[in-house]
Amino acid sequence: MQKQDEVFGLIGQEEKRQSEGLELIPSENYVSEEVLKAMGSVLTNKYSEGYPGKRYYGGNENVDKIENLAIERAKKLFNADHANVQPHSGANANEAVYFAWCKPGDTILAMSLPAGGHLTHGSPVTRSAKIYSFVGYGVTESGDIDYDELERLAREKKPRIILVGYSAFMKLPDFDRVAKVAKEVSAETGEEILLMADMAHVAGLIAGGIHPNPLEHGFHVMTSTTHKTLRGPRGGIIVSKGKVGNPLKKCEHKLENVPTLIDRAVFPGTQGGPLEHVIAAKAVAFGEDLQPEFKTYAANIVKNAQVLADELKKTGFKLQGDGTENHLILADVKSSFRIDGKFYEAALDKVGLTLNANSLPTDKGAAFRPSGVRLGTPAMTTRGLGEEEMRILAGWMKQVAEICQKAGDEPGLEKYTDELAAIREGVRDLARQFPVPAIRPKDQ
Ligand code: DSN
Repeated sequence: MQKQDEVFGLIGQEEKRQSEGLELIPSENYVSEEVLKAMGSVLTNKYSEGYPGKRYYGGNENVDKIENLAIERAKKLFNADHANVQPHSGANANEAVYFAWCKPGDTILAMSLPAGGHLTHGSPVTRSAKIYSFVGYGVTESGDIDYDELERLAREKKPRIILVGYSAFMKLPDFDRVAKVAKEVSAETGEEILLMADMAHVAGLIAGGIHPNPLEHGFHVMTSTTHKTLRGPRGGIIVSKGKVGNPLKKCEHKLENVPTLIDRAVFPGTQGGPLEHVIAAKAVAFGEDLQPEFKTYAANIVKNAQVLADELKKTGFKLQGDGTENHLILADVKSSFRIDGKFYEAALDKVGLTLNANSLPTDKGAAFRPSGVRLGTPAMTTRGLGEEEMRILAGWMKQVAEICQKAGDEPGLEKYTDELAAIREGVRDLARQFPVPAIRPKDQ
């Protein structure tokens, strides 16, 4: 008998880790068995550069139908005129939009990384930041977008793109207010401004109808990943408003042509062959997202996050923005427990609770040991955990924070091995009651 590649043993270990732990990273989720099946299909064997009906290779009759299904479903989810489902990731989706609309040196106004923005929104370590000139706006003390600063910078810097998007922000953005600013600046300069929303974190909440849809509030383009709240495979999408033209032909650089400019920017602008097995899995996930149950799921994500936030506050955690209006919570463990986020993250890993250390807007510079942790409820809600379990989670989080406080540092946790092991057992027990969807019970 042929020996099985050791990779499969490691995948088995990962299934065990996912099954026996609780996932609190707000950007992670669990896909359905159908999504997993589409991803692991023979579509990975196929080259399909181009777009449905306009490919550079033969044999794409099935692929075309699959990609069209993904496109039509994405358009329906977000009330868009156009969808490009080919971006390999959210980062690629963002780069393609910049490339579609800007020339090197053009200005893009986006939320700064310390305020809660994303690396691809202008962090100096990225390729985009070397090509375009990013200007960052921040957040207010109450954790909302500093709209006054955004407006001032828009008038002063006259950006080609105004971007609303984030990976650590807990409020509902006021898209109308930003659209009004763009309109006014545009009227002054005579130059069209592209309004772009990177909704990677909350796209599922938009699809579920409980978060405003930027495309219904004057925005032209929305990018997203497909694996967070949308519960699809790892990947990206771009949806937009405008006329849909032939992506193989040049078009005028106008807002009304944004869909065509985007298609050209994705392929051949920034990517090669699309990952059709992933696009098939996106189509399956979007089909699931269009079902009525998905609305309930989206509402439960926010309900769980708000219960968890309230419980954490009761047990002594100080939260950025004092709570949440979406799926995400940013807890200041430095001022609550005098510990840093990285130490706390490592201690929680030991008990099977996974989240990530995160800078707070008040952290200065690049923080290797940031003051906060970021957590969220999309994955837990997929597994079926509810309000009662959120209370249990908050209790464990408090216990681990207190252990960290007493231990002082990671080696100091040794003394608390028994306490941590008892919490680990509780987490494992709870996790077993809520199986991971695509891992069949016999595998768990
Ligand atoms: N890495 C993602 C997140 O966790 O927010 C964003 O790309």
